[in-house]
Amino acid sequence: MGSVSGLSHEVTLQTINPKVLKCQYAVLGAIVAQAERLQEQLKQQPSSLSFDEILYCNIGSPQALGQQPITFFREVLALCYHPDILDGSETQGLFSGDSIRRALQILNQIPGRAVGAYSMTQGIKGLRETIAAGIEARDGFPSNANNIILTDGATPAVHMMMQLLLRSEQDGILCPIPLYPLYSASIAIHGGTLVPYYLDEATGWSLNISEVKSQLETARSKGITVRALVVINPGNPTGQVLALENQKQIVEFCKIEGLVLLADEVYQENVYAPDKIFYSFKKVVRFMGYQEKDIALVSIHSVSKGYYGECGKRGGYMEVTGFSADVREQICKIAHVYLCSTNITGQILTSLVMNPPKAGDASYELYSAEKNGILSSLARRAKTLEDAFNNLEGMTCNKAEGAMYLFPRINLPQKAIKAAEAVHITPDAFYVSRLLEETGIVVVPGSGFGQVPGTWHFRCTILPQEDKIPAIVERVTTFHKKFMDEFYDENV
Ligand code: DCS
Repeated sequence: MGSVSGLSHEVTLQTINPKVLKCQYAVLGAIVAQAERLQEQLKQQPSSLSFDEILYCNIGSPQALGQQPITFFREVLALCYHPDILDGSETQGLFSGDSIRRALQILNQIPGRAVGAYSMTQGIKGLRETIAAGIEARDGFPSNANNIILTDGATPAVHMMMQLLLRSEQDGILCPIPLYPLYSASIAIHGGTLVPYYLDEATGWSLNISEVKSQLETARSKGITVRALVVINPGNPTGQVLALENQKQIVEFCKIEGLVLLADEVYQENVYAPDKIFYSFKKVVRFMGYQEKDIALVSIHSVSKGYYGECGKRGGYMEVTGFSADVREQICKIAHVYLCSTNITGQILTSLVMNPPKAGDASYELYSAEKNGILSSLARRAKTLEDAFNNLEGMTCNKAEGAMYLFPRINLPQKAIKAAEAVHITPDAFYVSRLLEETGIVVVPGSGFGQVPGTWHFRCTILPQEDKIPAIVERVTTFHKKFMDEFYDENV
């Protein structure tokens, strides 16, 4: 496209920000585009495919796959959004008494009782106080509402911290590999360097502190200033729940090395292994006797996961401790620039998640039945899928101790690897693409999360409803056998 001056105004891949080009997010990558094409084909010619629906096991979006929202949370939201019904007689019997009380309490905390107004950047003060009280109840250590910054889900919290910490490519962030790609994408977009530390698949994706230390030293020897260490607990995509002793080592390491500890704890309610307990890093730090001045810790949480799964509502918070008041002000300034950085629904939901009904409240029985029903079903689904993957030739799968994913390893035949090379995709993407084509099941290739070179994986959520799991197992098993037969290595 030319102009009078002869200069081109066309925006091309060569003229956009190269950091955007560098950034990748496999959870919604090529495989989803392929799924959408098949979805369209199903609509146009339903009998042209060997399956009748696409099952999106690529993304941790529980309600998209049929998980029901928690009644109490939705009642409170409904009442906050249409307060007229609070006073009317319709409310009698329609809403539980504690939903009505909670909605009133929340409305009174919102300036002007206006859910449609901009809110204070950091989030509504009364809601932050509720969240701080919830953290205190969870951990048994104090939490200060001034340290809480409400966010539209966990994602903006991660971006804000990267924006704050990364000054140039010489600044690095230690991240686990395999890694939920928000972190690699955010580091790329904010122009820093990802310093990888590998989780150990052979020991249930454990975090070995000597590996972290050695990667830190390697990065420093290359002139990288490592600013922070990211820990995702429970892990995504790896599903491990850290042991307390391991958490203490991580805290000690960050303290000695002067690193900010970025603790992503969005799956804190999703723990299935009976021998595992979730401890927040905030609790571990305080339990070890460290105070604000000793260590900088950012704990990130979200309404997207847990038993609530309200990811479309976009709510979450970060609790920022161990930063000086002037740095915290700068973090808030980043939030200011986004103007009313969090939507009000997300803020309300975050306060509800951190202060759900208690024993004795009218909603409590229903609330706990819904919560326990969801979590115990997720645990059963995780176990059935894990066993199914482990039963397949050339596949091994660690337990999902927590979170929402399984990350099996596939030992792919050389012939399949060559076939993938011939079409210029990674071998795991080749497997995943064939799986989708033949079964309608969408999973994400391991290369989107990082993996030890030469190993191949995929990530599959445990979110399809329980009655669908047997059919999924059958479809994957049939596909896998056929795939392995087709690509059988005769010479091995
Ligand atoms: N941190 C982790 C570890 C996550 O898994 C996710 C979302 C987020 C942060 C961001 O979530 P919200 O912004 O919604 O709070 N998980 C993605 C995933 O792996 N599949 O679906 C979304």
